[in-house]
Amino acid sequence: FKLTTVEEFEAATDRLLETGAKVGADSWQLRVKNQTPHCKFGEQGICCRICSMGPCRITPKAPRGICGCDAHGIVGRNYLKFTAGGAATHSDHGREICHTLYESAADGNYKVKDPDKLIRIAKEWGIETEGKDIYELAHEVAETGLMEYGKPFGTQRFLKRAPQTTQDIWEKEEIAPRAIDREVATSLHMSHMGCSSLPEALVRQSLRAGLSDGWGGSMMGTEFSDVLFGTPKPIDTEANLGVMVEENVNIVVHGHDPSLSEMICEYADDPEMIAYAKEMGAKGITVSGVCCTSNEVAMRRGIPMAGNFLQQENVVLTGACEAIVVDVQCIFPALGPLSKCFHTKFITTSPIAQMPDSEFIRFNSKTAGENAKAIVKAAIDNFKNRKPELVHIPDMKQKATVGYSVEAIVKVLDGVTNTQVDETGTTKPLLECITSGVIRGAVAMVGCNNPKIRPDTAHIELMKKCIANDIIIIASGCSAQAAAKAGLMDKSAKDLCGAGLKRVCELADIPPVLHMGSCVDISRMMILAAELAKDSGLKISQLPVVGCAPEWMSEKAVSIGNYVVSTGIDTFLGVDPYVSGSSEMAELLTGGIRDWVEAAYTVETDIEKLVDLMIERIEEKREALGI
Ligand code: NFS
Ligand code: SF4
Repeated sequence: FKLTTVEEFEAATDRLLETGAKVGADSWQLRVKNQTPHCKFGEQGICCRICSMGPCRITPKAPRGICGCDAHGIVGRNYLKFTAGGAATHSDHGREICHTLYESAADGNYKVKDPDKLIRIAKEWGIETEGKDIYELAHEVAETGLMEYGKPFGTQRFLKRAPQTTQDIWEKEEIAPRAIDREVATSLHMSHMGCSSLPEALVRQSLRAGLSDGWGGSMMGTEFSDVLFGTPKPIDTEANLGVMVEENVNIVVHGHDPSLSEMICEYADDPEMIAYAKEMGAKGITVSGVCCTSNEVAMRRGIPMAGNFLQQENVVLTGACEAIVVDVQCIFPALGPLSKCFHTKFITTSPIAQMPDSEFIRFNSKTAGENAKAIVKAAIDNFKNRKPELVHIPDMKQKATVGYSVEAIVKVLDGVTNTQVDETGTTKPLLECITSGVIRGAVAMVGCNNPKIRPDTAHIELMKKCIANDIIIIASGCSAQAAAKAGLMDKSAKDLCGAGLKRVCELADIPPVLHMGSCVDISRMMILAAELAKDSGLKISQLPVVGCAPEWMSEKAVSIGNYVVSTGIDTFLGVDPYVSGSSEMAELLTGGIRDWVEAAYTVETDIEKLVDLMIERIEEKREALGI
């Protein structure tokens, strides 16, 4: 067993970029050069353009904007707007899933695959389940979920899943999130010209908006996706560009909403479609994925992962991609012009993400079957248009076992301990591993790629060092895909672990890096932390668990960071969230908020140092517990 190295990833990319050069394609590698150096004001967060008296920039000679706002207020407002963008995006994804659940029907495009989970959530929300047809219940639960977005009174229903101590903190600090749309709207209101410029107030609302995402919109996105498409269980798959198959019609799904990708997978598997592909000269149909929608279908169907965020152009550069089908979020507008250099069809499907040089096939839950069929057919019809001289698929892939929902983790860890653990079906066996020191702690590795960090290196190097130190990794999003591409989700990666974690991997038959899903699935991590706290009687902030986003780039990632720290989990970032221009903001986020939520951020762009700081923090937490 051998990990694939970042050098090998890069060599494969270079080869693809040669094809790109031949056809005159642009790439992010070239655009980064044109954008460097970045604007210093923007980088430090001290540029304000929220009113037309500006834009105002803070310098030693001009310490205030025209309205008199100082650097702290400008950085704070920018940070809150950034968060609101992320919370809105994740939560709107959750809302779409609520609508899909509402549309589900026994004879419809979407069915309920996990009725037990639906019933569990209904009971949790106080919805009568007795004597109801499962679809009647689905409608009622979906509608109740949709109300969470705009209800005039009260806070998010899922907050009750947190330990009481955490709920008390949220209440006391006035950051318990109310209606999701309200938190987003209030954030935009507070950061409007002439509203808040007090860093404490802006950060508090950032935490609240983040919580409306993690314990609101994202959590509904995850839970209802499980209800509709099944709660993930361990399943084998493969990762990296080598999962594309030269002889087959290659359809790549990209984006976030499983309502689209699930349907594409369904129809690509249809015997009628496969027969049609053969008729058109292909051997079959291969669906693979990019970004989070890839994580969704990998976790539930074992669909292979072609790559993560900064590889999205690479799938087109193979010259073997008949269609790249996208829904929302993290889609490079570059795919439009790039696809024009090849035979690839760039198919957009959502009114929320419309782009030039794409073909728009509007997808909606009522007509999902027809839409998916049309898309798969368009890809097959395009097979004959390939330019054989441009086809090159890097021969590079790794095996991965994915699908570790909280339910799956609890199940696989049942019975791994030698000592007596009285209750199965809880997190107690995992706790037992942690308290005995067999596992030192856990890191939740999340987030994107960012050209500011050598892509994937931070994810992979951090994970390698953690597992060698007996720290288990739970991963999601593009971080999880980095791990899978390298081979860290192959069960054989246990050989890279310290003796304790290796033993756990053997007993439970798991890889040392557990794939927990997409970015909305970071809500699973929150639930796991909550369960660990409840089962141990500790506060979440006492657990030897930290969060880390070493290569993050999106507004969603800032929203995530805010809910993770607000849940009591220290969060380590490898890229600065544009706050270095304000000492007050930087101090609050890395220190001051600890007085409110018992956790804070660490920002460290030196990745070696970042991992050492995480390990140190985990050991500090252990010491404080006397374990
Ligand atoms: Ni998360 Fe997923 Fe990837 Fe980053 Fe984008 S795909 S929602 S934002 S880039 S991890
Ligand atoms: Fe300038 Fe104030 Fe307007 Fe911002 S709000 S652009 S700092 S005048």
